[in-house]
Amino acid sequence: MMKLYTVEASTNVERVQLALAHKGLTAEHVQVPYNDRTEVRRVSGQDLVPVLIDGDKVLFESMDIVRYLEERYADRPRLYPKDPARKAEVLLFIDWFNRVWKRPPNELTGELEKPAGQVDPARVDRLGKAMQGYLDLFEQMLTGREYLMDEFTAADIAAFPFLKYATIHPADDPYLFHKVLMDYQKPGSDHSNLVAWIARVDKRPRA
Ligand SMILES: N[C@@H](CCC(=O)N[C@@H](CS)C(=O)NCC(=O)O)C(=O)O
Repeated sequence: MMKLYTVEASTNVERVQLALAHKGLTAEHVQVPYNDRTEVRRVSGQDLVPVLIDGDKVLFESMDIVRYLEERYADRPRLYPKDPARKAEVLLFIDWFNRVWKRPPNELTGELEKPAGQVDPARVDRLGKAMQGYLDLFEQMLTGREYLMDEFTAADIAAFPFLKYATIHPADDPYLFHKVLMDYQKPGSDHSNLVAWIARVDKRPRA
């Protein structure tokens, strides 16, 4: 059986859980303490989760794991469109999400981690507005369709765990990055497609 190394309330782990379940696969979970990565380092040579062990394969980087699952378990329900042009669009979206969308919340978290007197309120405001502004883009992407790329794909898997924090989050979540997600991307009455998508994807199984 596959082994999935996790920490509590992990966005990147949830990506892999959604992908495994869509493929009808299961994995034994090994939850490690957030502040002790000894076991993760021992098995994978680096500290971040998710780590997936499948036979003699040791994988990390959440969306690389999702691509591995697609290729290794190709006979099961697809995570990327069959058509190469549509597949490229999904890959582009994921790359944009990981490298462009993620910058404002990462930078905002870094800013808010500074000692109180050193936080730059103008920068906080600018980054917060950038995050809030992206909600309009997701709202438009969901016009007339149920998922970001028509059918459920790795694009939804990449974005959902981060966008859901707007409306779905543990009551006692201790992580500043998650608080930034909660505070700066609140869907309003003009984001009904996005709110419906969050609820729709949240109903999907995790493994
Ligand atoms: N790019 C990596 C990021 C993984 C990542 O940041 N994982 C978080 C949990 S969601 C973690 O292990 N953080 C620990 C740390 O930053 O020290 C991926 O997509 O898997």
